[in-house]
Amino acid sequence: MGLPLSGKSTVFNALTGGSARTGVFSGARDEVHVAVVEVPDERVETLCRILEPKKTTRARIEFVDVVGVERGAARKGDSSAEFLAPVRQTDAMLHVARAFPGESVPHPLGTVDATRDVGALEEEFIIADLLAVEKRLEKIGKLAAVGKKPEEKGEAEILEKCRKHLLEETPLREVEFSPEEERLLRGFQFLSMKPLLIVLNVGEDAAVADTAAETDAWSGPKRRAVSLCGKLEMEIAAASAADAAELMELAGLAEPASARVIKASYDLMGLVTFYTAVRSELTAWPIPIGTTAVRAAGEIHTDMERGFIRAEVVALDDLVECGSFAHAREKGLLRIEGKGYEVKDGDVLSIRFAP
Ligand SMILES: Nc1nc2c(ncn2[C@@H]2O[C@H](COP(=O)(O)OP(=O)(O)O)[C@@H](O)[C@H]2O)c(=O)[nH]1
Ligand SMILES: [Mg+2]
Repeated sequence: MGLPLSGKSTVFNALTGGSARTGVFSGARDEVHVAVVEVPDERVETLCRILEPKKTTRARIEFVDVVGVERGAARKGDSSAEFLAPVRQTDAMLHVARAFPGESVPHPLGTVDATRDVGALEEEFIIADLLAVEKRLEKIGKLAAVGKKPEEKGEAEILEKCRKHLLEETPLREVEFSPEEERLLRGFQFLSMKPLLIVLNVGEDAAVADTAAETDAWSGPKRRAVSLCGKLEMEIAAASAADAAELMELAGLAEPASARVIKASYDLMGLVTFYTAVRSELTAWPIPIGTTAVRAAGEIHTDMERGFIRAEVVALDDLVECGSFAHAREKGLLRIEGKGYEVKDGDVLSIRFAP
């Protein structure tokens, strides 16, 4: 997301290697771009060398490039709700804020000021959420008037709590909710509740070190920031491997921005990765930190969760050092774990289950 002409489509292309149209005349209202990219993961490459799987399935991340959010859009009510629909279904929001200078690209608010723009968009989300909360509260009120109770007990109280914070202009992602409250609120898909990754779209001349310090200041609860030069990164993503390497060296970049954005997204959403190697198929699975073995099995297949017996676990580093599952077993590094085991980042799992 972002204001019009902040570089959303440019960044989208940089992240996905896509070719969505960019520029002043590209902002057609109905243009939504979607692309799925594989998550770069060195550990997958390492495992491939040892296990030589026939098939490898990397984790994937889907990016959606929506139309620009105009200032005041949320106040317009239902029409904005509609164009925000593709955003509501996402796990996190990536806000492209323009930090690149230049007269050739007009700025919808007149001047380049990323701090103001991040605030402006946040305000739109807060207003959109507030409208949704009030609409629902009104409905609950009407139901109560005719003697009907809402299906969810305590819904009105939780929504009142949301309303109070939204009126104070606090995004819901900064509010503490109990797991029970979170469950109830999930269905509303509130925009200000989503984890937020701010992408400062800096100019070609911005020094990497400066912008790194800048982005640290943006981080907070469920909020991270990265800076990148969309225009340059889009060129890198579209270039041949050799040209990309040269462009990156010239700019002093160790890795393409897509890798940094994906890492920041994992961190933001609290995701770790475990691996399975079954019948010569290697798969990387992203899961939330603290996921139990039985829930992790459910990620693979619901039958595996239902019929879960145990997990055999080896840390990836141990497996690499031993060179094979057999050696890891001999050395006692292949552990048996039960349902409640918290899967760690880099665990290689085999699930035993009764179908
Ligand atoms: N100089 C410079 N121009 C950029 C950069 N990123 C985007 N632009 C330009 O800004 C204009 C708007 O970009 P676009 O991606 O279409 O913005 P959107 O409306 O947010 O999708 C285009 O002309 C881009 O070439 C950047 O990092 N540096
Ligand atoms: Mg665009």
